[in-house]
Amino acid sequence: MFLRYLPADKRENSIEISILASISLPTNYSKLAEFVKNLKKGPMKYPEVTIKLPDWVYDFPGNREKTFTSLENRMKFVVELSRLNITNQTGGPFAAAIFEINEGILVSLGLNMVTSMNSSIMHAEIVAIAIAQQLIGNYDLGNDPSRVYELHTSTEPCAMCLGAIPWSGIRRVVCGARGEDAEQIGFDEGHKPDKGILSLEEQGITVVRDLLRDDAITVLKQYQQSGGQIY
Ligand code: AZG
Ligand code: ZN
Repeated sequence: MFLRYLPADKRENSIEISILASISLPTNYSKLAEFVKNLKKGPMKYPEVTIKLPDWVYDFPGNREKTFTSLENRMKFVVELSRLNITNQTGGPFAAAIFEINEGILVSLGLNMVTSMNSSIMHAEIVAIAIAQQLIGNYDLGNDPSRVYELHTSTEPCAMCLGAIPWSGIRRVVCGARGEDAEQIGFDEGHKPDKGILSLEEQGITVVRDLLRDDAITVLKQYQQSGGQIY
């Protein structure tokens, strides 16, 4: 019944997916075609989604430093990661990292991998939070009062990440560029609460803004000038 939505030349080649409400798709949707073939064989098998940081992260000398004593050093590390993410063409101009707040122990890092993973949710902050939670073995990074964690992000969190942060157990968020700096080069940062990032303060999360903002903006502009994909 859905064949009429396909161009005539694709109809012969189409596959009927009866389980998925009789949607027909051209066979050149190779991954989907494989998926559909398997549906007919047995129970539904969805692809696994694995978050894997790009290989260059492990060669990056800054990543061997385990302790970052000042907030500025922590942010310098994060802005450098955002720059490397664009020069290595592994994603957008955004990076994040999670540190133990007192000693500055690096716990995890995240990169924007939206285009490389074909996933709209792979923002740097989400990746850093997901990795930290696996490392710590708890979905709540605020679970142990003797170990408090902070998130550094090269650009203020978008609406999605702002929503995710309170559930992560992060106690402090430190930002480089502002959301409007990302919007200036065309990124859609979503509909944030009226108070923007400061809304986190109402939920007991300390916010530090504009740390090395100019350096972070330089990376955003470098990405724009390189013709990188904007979304
Ligand atoms: C983004 N903003 C931030 N802060 N981080 C990301 O990974 C983003 N992707 N798109 N906008
Ligand atoms: Zn985000």
